[in-house]
Amino acid sequence: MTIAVTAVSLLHHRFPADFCWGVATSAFQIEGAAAADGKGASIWDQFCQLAGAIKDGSNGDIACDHYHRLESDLDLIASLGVDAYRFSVCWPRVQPLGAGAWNPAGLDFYERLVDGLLARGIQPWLTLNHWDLPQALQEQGGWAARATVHRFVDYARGINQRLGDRLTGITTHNEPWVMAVLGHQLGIFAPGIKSRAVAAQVSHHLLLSHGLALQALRADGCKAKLGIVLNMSPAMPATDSAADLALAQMHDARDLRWYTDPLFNAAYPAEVLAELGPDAPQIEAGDMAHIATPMDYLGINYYTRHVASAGQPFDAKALGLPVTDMDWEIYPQGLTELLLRLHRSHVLPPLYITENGGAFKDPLSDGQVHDADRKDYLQTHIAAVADALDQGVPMAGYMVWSLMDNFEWASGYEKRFGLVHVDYATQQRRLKDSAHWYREFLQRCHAADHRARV
Ligand code: IFM
Repeated sequence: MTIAVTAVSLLHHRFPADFCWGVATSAFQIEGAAAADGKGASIWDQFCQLAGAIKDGSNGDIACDHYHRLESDLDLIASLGVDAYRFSVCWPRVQPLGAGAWNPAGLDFYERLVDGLLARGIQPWLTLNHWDLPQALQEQGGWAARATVHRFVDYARGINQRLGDRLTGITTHNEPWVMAVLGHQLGIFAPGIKSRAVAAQVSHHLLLSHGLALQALRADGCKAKLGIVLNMSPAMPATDSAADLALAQMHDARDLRWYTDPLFNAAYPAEVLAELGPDAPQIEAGDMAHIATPMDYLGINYYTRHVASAGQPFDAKALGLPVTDMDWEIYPQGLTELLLRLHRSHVLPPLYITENGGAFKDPLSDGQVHDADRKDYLQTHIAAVADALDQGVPMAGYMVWSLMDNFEWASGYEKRFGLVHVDYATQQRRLKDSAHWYREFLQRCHAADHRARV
């Protein structure tokens, strides 16, 4: 016990002075204002209308009403003492049809957001696509259509023209695997399509648009750091049987290497192309080289590992292992293992953990949330990042998912990931114990940095 407390209290000593600490959100999950000031519809506005699509029957119409509470939410972010805030732009808010005319009110909102962050000394990290594609583009084929790649590049250039000079980082896409597989293969996320072939084509177009956007932004003189964010749950075999090992390797190839191999080596894993057969994506000459355009950083979203079992499905909860309210196993050492393995396999740019956190029940009592489980989750995962740093992995930052409770996609508002509790009836924000802990931890990090400098 004493050892654990000491380790936690010394955790801040394990990070370099320029390590970037932040919190993250996305537009659809917090903004609300679904039809305000000329905003167009997104595929998530549309998807939420489908009966049964969202567990609690909710939608993003109001969410955390962040659009109307920008100034006080910026103060809230600043009160945590973070270095960086990762947010996304809602494409149909700034360009309602995904092509052609821009919406001045939407652009003004993000300008106030960026300037408000800078005025508070916080680095803006902007994500261009956190899943809310304009519905108008979906009606022309969405990400399955190659034309959307070019619409995205135009959109990226427009955002850069307006905001690029004040951004620290730009992420092209958040979690292409989720958009491709959950959105187009399993159909449980927007746009609700169920086709392996479409999903494969979508993943290729997302990666291609990433590479082309990087090239276009650099040609336009963009100085922000440019990269992509991948969700990664490293696959591990349930037992050392040959069947489990083979399955884990296949999961790794489908879910991780399908993205990292083209980004770093300009090729899809051969075994996945073979498995897809006629469902493999159409790839035009030059596409793979575009995808492998060098990045300034790679963002990694880590929540849990994937345990591959050829027999009974692995069920961490049933086995009595620690899980979050999403029933995701809490497995911090998987983060260190993942980072070391990436470091061994590739020449990496700086790595940022762009999302990490947990959903927990979070009962509110006397205006407080004593979320010891989230605090433990964050401490053990931050320690896992420190372990990777100690072993030479080029870690540059860590951002908590999420700043505040928000719309958790198909789970609606039932799952709470925030450092800050949101009362959806009143929109009151309250710092949970984990937020107080994170703030104190960052104060210690920054005080140690200050001492190191003087
Ligand atoms: O809420 C999501 C986020 O939008 C993307 N990464 C995972 C989070 C938790 O499910």
